[in-house]
Amino acid sequence: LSSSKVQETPAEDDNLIVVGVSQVGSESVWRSAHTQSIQDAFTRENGYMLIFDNARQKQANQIKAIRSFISQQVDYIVLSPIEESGWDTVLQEAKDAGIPVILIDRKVSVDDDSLYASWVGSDFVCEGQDAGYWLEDYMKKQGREDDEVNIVVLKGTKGASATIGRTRGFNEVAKVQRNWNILQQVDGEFTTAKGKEEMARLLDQYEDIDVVVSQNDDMTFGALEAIREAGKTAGVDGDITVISFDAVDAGVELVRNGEINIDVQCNPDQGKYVEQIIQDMEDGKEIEKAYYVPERVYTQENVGEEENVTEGISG
Ligand code: GYE
Repeated sequence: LSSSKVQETPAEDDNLIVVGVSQVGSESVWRSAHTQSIQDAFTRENGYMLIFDNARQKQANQIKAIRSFISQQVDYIVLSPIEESGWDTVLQEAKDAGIPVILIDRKVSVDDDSLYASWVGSDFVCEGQDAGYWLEDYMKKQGREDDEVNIVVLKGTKGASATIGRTRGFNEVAKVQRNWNILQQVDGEFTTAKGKEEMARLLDQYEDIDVVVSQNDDMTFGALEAIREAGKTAGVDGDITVISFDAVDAGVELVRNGEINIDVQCNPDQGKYVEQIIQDMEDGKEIEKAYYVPERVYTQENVGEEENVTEGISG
């Protein structure tokens, strides 16, 4: 009885495409949705064997996972890199082993772009710009375009391309506004606990914060608690304008309630696109070097509307 089972399994497994995934961690609600989308895409029914590794926010763990994927001779490596730098050596090892690497979500900065086959993710610079343009517009609509605006920024994980891009995009818009003062940009690590801690400190330090730019919803949840505890109010009718990123369900709900002003969407549903890339590679089709997932911005004005993004990805 048992021997027939033993024979059956490897034969079945032979046809599966083995994919090793190195995920950032479980720091945020967005990340859980992202992990879910990967697990939904690489199922047995779809013809995959998924080896999933959670790096718990440590690049050293990701490097270890990739080396283990290489020694297990997986067919593909999918990497969501915590930080942008430090990947040249291990990606070269994957390349030497003939294993294609597909990046998902965040990007790497490497000297040789042939070290990865493709990337699927968000346009982080564009997200930051969207936040900046919204604020510019918002001040104008209220006839307050000449007011001094004191801004604090809760940044995400240091060195992450999501943090770098959102910061760059927002700062591009901010630097041409004479009356916008960025008081401080602090590391909030994309977590609720750190977002709260840093926001409390900033509220203690500055009397008149007008705007908080919080680079993900989890930090926003924390920042809102800190604002409440400091006896201030946030959002549409509040003392402090709040700009958030990700637009997870709870974040969109805050826009709907007016507790925050805007949530710039970051679409976590990326697994299926990576799966499509792998299918295309299996079929010997040409693939693009970068694919951007569709995204939108949620504001008070449009939060009730249907999704206004087009389906599918752009290369
Ligand atoms: O915004 C944040 C998560 O890399 C886009 O990482 C991702 C970011 C996302 O922890 O919530």
